[in-house]
Amino acid sequence: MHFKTINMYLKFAHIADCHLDAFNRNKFLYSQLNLSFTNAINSAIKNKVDFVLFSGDLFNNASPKIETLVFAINELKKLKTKNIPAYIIAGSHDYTPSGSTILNVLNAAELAKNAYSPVFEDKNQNNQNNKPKLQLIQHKDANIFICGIIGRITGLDKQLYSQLKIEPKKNAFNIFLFHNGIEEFKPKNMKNTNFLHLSELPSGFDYYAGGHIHSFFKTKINNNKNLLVYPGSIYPTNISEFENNKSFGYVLVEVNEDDIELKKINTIPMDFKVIAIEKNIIKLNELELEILSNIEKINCENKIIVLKIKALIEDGKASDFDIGKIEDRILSKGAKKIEKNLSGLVSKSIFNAHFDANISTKELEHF
Ligand SMILES: [Mn+2]
Repeated sequence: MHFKTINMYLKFAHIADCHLDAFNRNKFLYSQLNLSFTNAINSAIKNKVDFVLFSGDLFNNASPKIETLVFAINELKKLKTKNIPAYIIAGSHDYTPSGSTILNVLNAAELAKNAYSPVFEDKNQNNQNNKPKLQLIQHKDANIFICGIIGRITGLDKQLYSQLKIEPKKNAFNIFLFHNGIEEFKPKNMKNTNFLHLSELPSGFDYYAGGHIHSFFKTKINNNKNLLVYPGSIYPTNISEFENNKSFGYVLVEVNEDDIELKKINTIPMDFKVIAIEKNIIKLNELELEILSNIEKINCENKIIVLKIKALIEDGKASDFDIGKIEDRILSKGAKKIEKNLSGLVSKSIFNAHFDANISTKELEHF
């Protein structure tokens, strides 16, 4: 790769979509997510990074519970103690229309600098051409400049890209934080969502630090001169991510004189395997046999087993299903923990009484 010569060596961690405070009602997964975050922070420190970027959705919501906030503060304090600054933008989850987000608290406590800071340079705000300018943060006194645009729900951040004046510094290394998808690189399962076009991104940045897309993605843009990267989430944030996403963690970025090297760092504290069974109509004993045969096929040793069953039972009630037998088999194969969701298990007699079997589909998506 040939990038602009910047005459410097620098190393940073690019983290996104932590969604701290997700799994609020599941103590085990809540602590696994937190451990994943701790792993990311410890790894960044161990790798002696110059700074850490957070590209949105640090929290799962704009008002996380106090316990989660205290946890995040203690982790960010570790960076502060090591003199490693953190630069952050709000994402679609931790943003509020009023602009009052919990990230303002972190900014005020000097634990993470808000990289989204537009200012009117001209006091006359009635002037039509007077666009607010996105301020660049200089990293320490190095030739490195950082700014970013918040993510807002349903792509409402899109207009900010045209409304703001964004000018990277000349002869410096410029980083742009954003929290949105890019139409040109849209994941297949998001084809009905509207994202930004590549041409809408401000030009002239060396590293485009993305968030919002929960799986790792990297590409060269602007005639192969610059990098656009999504690290993906540090941990699954719902059941479909346990099933579909391949890797979780952050990206370690090393910039040399004319090269940028990316390393994907895994932050998962405990491996997991998913057993997902979906049957239109099945007898109880056949369902049981099918699950047991699936269990035999996988290595459960020291893993979390995520069990998701959705089926219409032909000959009995959902409560007749012997989950204890299934759990015993999984544990006997050395699993550390079972996370199960059986809310999609419905008996045919109830279904026939005009009960919508799909009613629990939404629940299935969240533990
Ligand atoms: Mn997210």
